[in-house]
Amino acid sequence: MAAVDLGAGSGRVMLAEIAADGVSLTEVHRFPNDPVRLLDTLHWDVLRLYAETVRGLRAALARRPDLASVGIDSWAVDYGLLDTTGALLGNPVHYRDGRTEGVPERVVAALGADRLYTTTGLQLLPFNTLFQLVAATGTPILDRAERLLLIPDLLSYWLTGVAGTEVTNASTTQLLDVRTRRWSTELISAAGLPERLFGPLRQPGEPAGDLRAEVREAVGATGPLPVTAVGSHDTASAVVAVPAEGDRFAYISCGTWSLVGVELPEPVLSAESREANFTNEAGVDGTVRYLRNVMGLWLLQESLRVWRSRGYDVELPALLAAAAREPGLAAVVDPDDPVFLPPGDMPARLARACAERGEPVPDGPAAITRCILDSLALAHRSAVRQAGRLADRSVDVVHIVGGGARNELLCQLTADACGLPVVAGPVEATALGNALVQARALGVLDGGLAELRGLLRRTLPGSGSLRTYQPTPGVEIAWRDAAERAGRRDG
Ligand code: ADP
Ligand code: LRH
Repeated sequence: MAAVDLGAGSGRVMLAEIAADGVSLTEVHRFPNDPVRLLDTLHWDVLRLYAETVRGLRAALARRPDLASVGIDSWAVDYGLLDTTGALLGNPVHYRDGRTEGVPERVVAALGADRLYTTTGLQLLPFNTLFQLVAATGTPILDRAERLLLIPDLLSYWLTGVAGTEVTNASTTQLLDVRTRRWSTELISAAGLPERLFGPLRQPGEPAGDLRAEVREAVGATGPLPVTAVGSHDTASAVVAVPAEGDRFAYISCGTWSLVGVELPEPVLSAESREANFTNEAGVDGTVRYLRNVMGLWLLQESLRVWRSRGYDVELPALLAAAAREPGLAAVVDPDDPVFLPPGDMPARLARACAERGEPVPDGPAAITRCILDSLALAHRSAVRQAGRLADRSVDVVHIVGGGARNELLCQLTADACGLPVVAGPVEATALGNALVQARALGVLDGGLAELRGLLRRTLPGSGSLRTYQPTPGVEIAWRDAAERAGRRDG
């Protein structure tokens, strides 16, 4: 299987070799995913993402000419619009673009926060597709659009010529009914959006078409090669590959964002849950991903970009080692403050946030990095505790998957902040979850998520890709005090 996984920071094509008794994963291609600002709008470089996907598939086929299937996942909410001929209208806009400013407030005032939540189960994030589309209302592109395809569906369409809409990612639009998992035509029309944009839904594991002849040639495939729908929302695929046993676990899918929550059989749609801004996204096999978006390692990524643009020689491993030597919990901010959402001078924003809160202002990359990681660990603590409480679920262990699992300091701080063991890894959970769903669809594996996770647990420890962090004894009071200082009153 080839798993194409497009994160907001980087994309990769992984070759997964899966059998009933083992899984191995090899990175065959990785590339940066750099946004492009054109005039006043921040865009994704979507043609580059397509070209790199093709290059990666070529590399996968060079190793395994018998490649059986391709699956694609990416970050959520963003989309391309097609005209009646299937041509892309405009270039997909980046969710960190400012065009939705003021739109959520308007939509909530018109439709009602309670109605939006009980219909869709989604947290209010300014970039939800609903708000992006309302912001685009009246533009020539939206007027001419026939079909909306979220990013993985758009790439899949370019590879196969078949347009489809995968349900886990569709759930992030805030236009899907959380109970029926169908488009909410009522909400679509109440928001003044054209119903024609929203096509039939497909489920993870369903076929998504075969590569077109010229694509086959470009990637070097000698025979038909199917694309299989996977949990095309990257977080849905990541949660599939959380190597947990039973249901008393929380997960943190930790990369550009920290997606912190629990897996549930049913959504939680209470007023308290809405006020806590918890989301109920559709998971693989009908599960609910009950979670909150924490701003995540974006804060560090963007700080690194700014430092490097100023000529500082900063490398991540050395910076993290220096941050580990800094005094802990010296200065904390709320990482979810919307001021941190757009690209920009993150070190200056962090310094300003500390000054405004009466915290000491961190000076220099090591102290700023420590401030970011302490603040993220506090936000992890708050979201894990709130998820457990709002969903009435006991949590004994926190799993960290994604690139953040390589950050030993963040994993230890999260264990300390939560007062729970943290199991870190796999780093490439998203690609693994993507590939496992393909393998099951092809009949190589069977069973539900518990069986897929069992296979991972049997396979991963031997490869050294799981590491457990125990909370440091005696630090509870320091974290409780810091949580109070940060204004997080969730115990
Ligand atoms: P996304 O899929 O959102 O692009 P990833 O899951 O690839 O994100 O995670 C990227 C993050 O992983 C980076 O922002 C970085 O902070 C962290 N990371 C990557 N490599 C390392 C490393 N060697 N040590 C510590 N952290 C790392
Ligand atoms: C993580 C992610 C997250 C979304 C965000 C837009 O990559 O998909 O789940 O909220 O990107």
